[in-house]
Parts: sequence; C-alpha cells; structure tokens
Amino acid sequence: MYQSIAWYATLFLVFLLALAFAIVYGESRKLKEYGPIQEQGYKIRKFWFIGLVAAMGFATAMSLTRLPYHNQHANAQGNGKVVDVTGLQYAWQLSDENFTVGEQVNFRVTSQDVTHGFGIYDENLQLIAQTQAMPEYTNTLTITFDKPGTYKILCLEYCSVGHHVMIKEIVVQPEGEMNHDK
Ligand SMILES: [Cu+2]
Repeated sequence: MYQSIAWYATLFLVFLLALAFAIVYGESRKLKEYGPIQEQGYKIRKFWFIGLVAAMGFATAMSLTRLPYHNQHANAQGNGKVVDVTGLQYAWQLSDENFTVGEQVNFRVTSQDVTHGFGIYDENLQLIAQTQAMPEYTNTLTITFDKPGTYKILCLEYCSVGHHVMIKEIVVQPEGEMNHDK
C-alpha cells in the first residue's frame, strides 16, 4: 500500500517537473531579441537536448530491467530453501536456523513493526549480504554460504533504543558433515 502511494507521489512530482520544463521551453521560444547566430545556437542546443533525452531514456529502459527487485519472485521459486525472517523490536525471528555450506538459501525478509536492516556478517564481521526488513513488504535475499562458521545477523537501520541488541547468531555447518571422513 505504502509502495503504491510512493509510486503515485513520484509520478505526480515527475509530471510537475516535466510541466515546469515545458513551460520554460515554451516561454523561451517567444524571445526574439537575439540575432541569427544565436538562433543557430538554439537549433544546435535543441538537437543536443533531444539526443540527450533519447540517450537517457534508452539507458533508463535498459537498466530498469536489471534491478534486483525484478527477479525476486524468480529467486524465491527457484532452487534452495526458503527461510522466513521477521525483524521486530528487538530481535530476529527465523523460520529455519539450520544452514549448510553450498546450499542456496532464499531469505524472505519482512518486519513486524518498523523498518530494520537485515545484515549477515561472517566470522570476521564482514558484511556478506543485506536487505531491508520493511513492514507489509517482503524482500527476498538469496545467498549461498561458502564457508562454515558462526555468522551474525545485525540490524543495519536504527530502529529505536534497542537497536544494538538486535543480534542473532546462526551456525553454518560444513558440507557433508555426516561423513566424518577425516
Ligand atoms: Cu535497528
């Protein structure tokens, strides 16, 4: 719901901006106090302007389809297991806490109250993946753990006084641990 409000607000503001440009452009055509050299300059400028708009439009169209949000559903329905994650003041709830190296995990991340940041840190406290945990919205974060160990989930967005205690440890087991070959 909030997503669509933001979307329509953006469309409206873009429309206002376009209207302002159109008005300024229309007014500028009325001025005739410049000589023929300047007229020529304006023609060149118009050519560059249209070229620039076309180039930017093309770049936008090409890059929009590559946004990660576009593939969220594809990821969630693909390989690997799905783990539902809920952020709340002040904890992380995971529907499944068993992880293994090499297994694809699709975290479906949401929030029960305010916006949190879902960040996964490895044993060296390096951030390996993150997404926002938003109320009434689910972000899918797909990762494959490549080494075993104790990882930490920290909140990356200040969510009030208990923000710093939103830490959850998860253990990633080595691949084929059952074999005990060594
Ligand atoms: Cu927080």
